[in-house]
Amino acid sequence: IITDLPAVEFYDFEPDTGDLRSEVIAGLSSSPKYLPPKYFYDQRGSELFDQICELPEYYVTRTELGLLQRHGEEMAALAGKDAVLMELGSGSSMKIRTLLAALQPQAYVAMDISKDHLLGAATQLAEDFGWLEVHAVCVDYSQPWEFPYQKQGRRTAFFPGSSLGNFEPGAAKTLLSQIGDLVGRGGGLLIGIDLQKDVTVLEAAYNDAQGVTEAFNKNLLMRLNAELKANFDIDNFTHKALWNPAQNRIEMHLFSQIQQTIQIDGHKFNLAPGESIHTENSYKYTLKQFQTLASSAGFETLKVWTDDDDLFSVHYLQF
Ligand code: AVI
Repeated sequence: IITDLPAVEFYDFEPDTGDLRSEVIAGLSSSPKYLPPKYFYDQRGSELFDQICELPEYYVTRTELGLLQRHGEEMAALAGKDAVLMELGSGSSMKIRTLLAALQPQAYVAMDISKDHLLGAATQLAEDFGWLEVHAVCVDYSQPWEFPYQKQGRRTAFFPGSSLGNFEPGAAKTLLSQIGDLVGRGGGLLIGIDLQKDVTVLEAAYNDAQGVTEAFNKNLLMRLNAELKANFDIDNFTHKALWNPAQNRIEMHLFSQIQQTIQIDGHKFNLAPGESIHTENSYKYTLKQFQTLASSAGFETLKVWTDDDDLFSVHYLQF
């Protein structure tokens, strides 16, 4: 009997692989073809994403961490002690570690779509922070969700990493409104937002020299092979990320190198040489653009922190 495992309260919303099948078929039936980026994060994809965060070209993670370390006390003062702290897309729950001592929340709720990754990270956190009440919720937070958690007290959402950038502007506004409903009036949102900058810096961050982002992108196809019995041969695809200046976003693509036919569940999809499967958008904002978006979702900006090179921003918003 294992008696000394730290207690993590676990809620499983069982995000549906039925959604995966229908969303993949819809995406590959479209013109141009696309796949939803939320499906990057199976166990392997989550591991690859953690590696991306360590890459020299991927300034996002270390710059945000620097801001959390440098201004943590100020962030905590705005959030107030004893809040219920809820992280969307908690992944490895690494960044929150920087803030826990200052924030002193009454509980931490990790929310993520990748169940094994979520449970591993939450258990480790509970072990490392013995005083902290830890909850783990396996959920696709991009879908409307009802949260069963009854704990009273002020809520603060934590949404780091510029993950909001992976949502289309309309969906980003909807998600911010949902976060507003989650934290309630007077609740807070501490959110990391990547900023517009030199194209070469942006493109390098998504076309790293070691090919980790390429592996991350192609892992999506391997997942579809494993879970939907698709027949992608990943060697017939080329990873490429490009800045789209009209839309203010980095686009990730998998370009078909040859004429090929992909089969999934009785459906056939033809790909011409050079044809793309568009797998991700990563929108980059100006401070002003993001504040306008946040206020359209009912949030007021109380404070913004940026690094000296204006690469990245962290915002404290109040609903
Ligand atoms: C999770 N998200 C904010 C990352 C980004 O930068 O858009 C995902 C990513 N895709 C390629 N590299 C990193």
